[in-house]
Amino acid sequence: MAVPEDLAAPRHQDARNPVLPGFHPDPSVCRVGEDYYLVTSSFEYFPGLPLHHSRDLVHWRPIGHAVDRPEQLALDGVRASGGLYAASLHHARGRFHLVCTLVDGPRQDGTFLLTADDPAGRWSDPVWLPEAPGFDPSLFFDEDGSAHLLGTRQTDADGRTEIWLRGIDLDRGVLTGEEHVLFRGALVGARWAEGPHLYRHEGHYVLVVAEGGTEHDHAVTVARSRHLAGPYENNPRNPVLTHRHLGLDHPVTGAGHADLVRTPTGDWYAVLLASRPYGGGGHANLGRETFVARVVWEDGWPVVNPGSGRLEERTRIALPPHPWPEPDSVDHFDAAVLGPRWSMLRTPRTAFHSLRERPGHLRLRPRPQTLAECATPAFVGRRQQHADFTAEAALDFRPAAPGEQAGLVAYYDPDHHVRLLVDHDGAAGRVARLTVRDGGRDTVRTELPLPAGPLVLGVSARGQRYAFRCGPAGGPAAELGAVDGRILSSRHAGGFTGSHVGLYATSPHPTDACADFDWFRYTGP
Ligand code: 6LW
Repeated sequence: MAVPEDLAAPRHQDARNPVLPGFHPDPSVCRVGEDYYLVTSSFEYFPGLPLHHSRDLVHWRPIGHAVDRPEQLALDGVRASGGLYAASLHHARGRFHLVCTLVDGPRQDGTFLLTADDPAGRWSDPVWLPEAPGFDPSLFFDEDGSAHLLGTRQTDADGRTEIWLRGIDLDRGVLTGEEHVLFRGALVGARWAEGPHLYRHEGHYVLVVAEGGTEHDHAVTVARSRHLAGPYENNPRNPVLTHRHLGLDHPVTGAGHADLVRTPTGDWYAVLLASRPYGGGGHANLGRETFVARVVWEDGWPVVNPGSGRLEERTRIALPPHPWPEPDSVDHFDAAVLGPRWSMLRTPRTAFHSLRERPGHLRLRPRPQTLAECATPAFVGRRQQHADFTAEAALDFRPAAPGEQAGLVAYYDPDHHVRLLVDHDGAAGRVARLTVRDGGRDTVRTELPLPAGPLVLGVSARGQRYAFRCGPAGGPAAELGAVDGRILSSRHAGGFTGSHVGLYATSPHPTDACADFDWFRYTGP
């Protein structure tokens, strides 16, 4: 007997965590009908605040960025791991609303609101909210239609914080009414209670926060009240999720910063961040990644992944699978604009890249700014998403004088990166040079003379061993040596971001030599 198609269709699936591998921290999610939208932090990278779309909470496709116009706001000169911190995404009153904080911007900073009819864009210019102190804002729309802003304010030098709430007039962009302090964290002496999100559940206002700091001691804690303004009662079962007690060598660490979402059939899930260290010593080059977990309610409190109480590699999601086409592993640079997986550093104010000048190529015009500065060098990169990966690029570059350099880099921050660059050798030829920058100090590891003609540059990481190579296109590649990748992690370098692989060009003097990349390939295991 034929089974009707809709009965045969699977109604659930196992999510494979992390659902967004690589640097995708502080996820915030909202649902509109059967569509889910998610935003993550982007710090000094441009475009900023990547948005992903899903129909099943498992498969996510990039749809754009909330900050993608240089005029929207200024990331110019922002320090590494400054810039755009945790945003919160909401759909209410027929529009998308996003609140976020620009931290330590030399030109502007503070909390702002963006709105859009379509989360893929175009997003509005920011409405700055100078009365909103601190960071990690979120919105809450109550059942009576009123809108409220929550935020996190630091109260001492030791990382003590409080979660505050005020009314907000979204049309005028001003805060209204009195401020209420809702929560200071669940534990005695709690540090970094932050990332607040507020929900309604069975007559309670339920406040979910991150706590313990975003590194190893991260956690998700909960408080609730019958009244919006409080008092909020501490959940006796706090924390509802943490991996802090599992030891430094647990494969998934630093779980926290959750946002909850309810499906149309009434099931609840959380998206949250965690890290996957590898190679020993807690080095998580992929940064903080987005995971999904199940949530059930018991006695009016959320329970995360009941039965295990920790993040799982596979999590059962009661939604029919809705995969998207796999992205191509090769970018041939045939499109008119760079795809959503590419990032630059800080706000680009000059057109240093072109996909038109030499059709089918990404052209980078060398800039005097280097990767070692908190500037916008001629760099485009993508997130490292796997411990084992290979990245290769085909480069046509004819430097005319020493110092005109272009090539492939593994980048964490201005003081921590590895550059495989082609340079003029001072005579009639070119060299490939592998330079490791650790703690702000350059060490040249290898230098190799190069033949004329197009080249292929590559890096293959096997865990923390990053091996670099270079050779003529279509010819044999020479190994330039292997680098200890642990310098590309927040554990070593500090900060909140994750490792990128990118294409880069620089020159201390004006030059006509352009770096033309014919293709770039990134493959996981
Ligand atoms: C985020 C905050 C945090 O805004 O990390 O340690 C910030 N605290 O929640 C950057 O992700």
